[in-house]
Amino acid sequence: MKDPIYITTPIYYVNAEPHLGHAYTTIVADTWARFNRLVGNQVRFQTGTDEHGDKIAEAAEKENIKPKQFADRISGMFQAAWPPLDIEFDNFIRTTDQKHIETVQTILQKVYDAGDIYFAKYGGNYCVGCERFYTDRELVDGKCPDHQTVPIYIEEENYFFRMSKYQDALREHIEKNPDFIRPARYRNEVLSFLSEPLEDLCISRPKTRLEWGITLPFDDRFVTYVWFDALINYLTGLDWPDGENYKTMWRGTQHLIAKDILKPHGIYWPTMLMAAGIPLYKNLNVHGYWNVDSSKMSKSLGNVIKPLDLAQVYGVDAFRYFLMREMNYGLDANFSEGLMVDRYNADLANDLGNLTSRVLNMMSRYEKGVVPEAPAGGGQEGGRIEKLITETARVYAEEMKTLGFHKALSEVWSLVKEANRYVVQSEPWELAKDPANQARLDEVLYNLVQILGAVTVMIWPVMPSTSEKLSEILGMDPPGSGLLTKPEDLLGLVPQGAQTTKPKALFPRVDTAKVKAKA
Ligand code: ME8
Repeated sequence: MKDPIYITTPIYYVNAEPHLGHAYTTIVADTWARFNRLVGNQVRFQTGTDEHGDKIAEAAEKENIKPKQFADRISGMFQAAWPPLDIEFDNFIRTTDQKHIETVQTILQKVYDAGDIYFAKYGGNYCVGCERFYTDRELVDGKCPDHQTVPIYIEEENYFFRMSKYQDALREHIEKNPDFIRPARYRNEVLSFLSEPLEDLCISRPKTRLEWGITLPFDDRFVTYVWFDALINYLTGLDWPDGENYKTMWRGTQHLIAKDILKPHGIYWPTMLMAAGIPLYKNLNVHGYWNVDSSKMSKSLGNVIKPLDLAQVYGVDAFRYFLMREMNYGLDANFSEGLMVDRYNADLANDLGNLTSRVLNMMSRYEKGVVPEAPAGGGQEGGRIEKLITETARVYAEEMKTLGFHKALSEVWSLVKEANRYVVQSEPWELAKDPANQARLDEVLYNLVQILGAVTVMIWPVMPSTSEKLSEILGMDPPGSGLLTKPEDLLGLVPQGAQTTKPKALFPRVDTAKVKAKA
């Protein structure tokens, strides 16, 4: 059965270059997209850049160039950052695309015509960094809690979205659909916002103050507030309202974000959709924050991690593996090069790397590289190996479905470790000494090759290029769409008679002393 699944990342602001945090969400999206393809779902994956608003206008002004010219450059850097990390998106959206501008204007007009946008005078505390007004209650010691700066008092006439009107409907929807916002801690956070009266949302900026934005269709003295513009990207990307993609994919919408933008996605967006008469997205999947060496990543601390730098040193797959294995989706995690190297050596060089080189070297030595026949009736292991593989595949798929990447990988690594133990216990090198043991030797090597075949498929979403390399070495088909629709699909993937080859070290060990000395 093919379920549609539309996976989105936030569209990133073009006021900063791509860093570890952006890379993480985008790698999660890629991994999840690949997993969903593997289990036979129909997938569309979108990322992009958010290009309007005062932050961008200010950054461009500093360089004395036009905002669009500035946005083109940084958006280009985002577009160029992903393919080298083996991230394969189906669509890259920019909020300066003409199609997006038209979509935003259509929705604004629709909501305005329905009476949910009104004009009013408003005075309030405005934080330039956040591009929004703060209520007194939200300020901490009179300062913006994110920027620690005193907001400026601004009084002006603006357009407002009647967000408050949808407060009860949203609360009901969240209560009826406990998974709508997940994990539960973020759902609870949104419910707690909703337990207080919701204010209407100011959705315009006068052009006298900011010109860099989408003009309101019903009043050209104003541009659209950047969040009202940005969130709509998710619809533009599917050619709302008539596009085929919209018709098939929207109901399977899965937004991926970090906790920093929970409120716009958990409150503004669903209420906007309600006002526009559009069904709500399926799930909002919220992850935690990466800290670097236990501190917040920031330009001023000089600890901003550029994803490509690390991927170049350790390999793209090792980088992807580390991020997916180390963070428990939903919670914060800590990044340090030392931690990454430790995991690399333990899980990749040792567990997986050793298993691969041992098995394939033995295959070459004892079987001339040719995969022996399957042991009759499960052989001496009596189906234990098959059970091990299908049970791992079952738990793996269950975890991957609900973004439990770290658990899914730890499950696969239990299988890898078990296979390494099986090598030690069955001692193929001893069996090889006596030709009378050939059948048992064939059986052990057959089982080990099949375990590697199953591992090859399960690691594909996280480590596509290692997986493709492994499938070549094993002489099996490369992993791809629809290969894992049920756990049994992972049995006997390497056919009898397939020609295996001896690999070069997949993950050469990294000298930890050198990395520590560098730090
Ligand atoms: O908020 N750890 O864009 P943005 C984990 N344009 N993820 C992180 C991270 C960290 N330390 N830092 C950033 C915007 N991210 C808006 C979004 S969507 C309609 C508009 C990731 O460039 C994470 O996905 O500030 C976070 O939500 C996003 O980058 C914020 O990106």
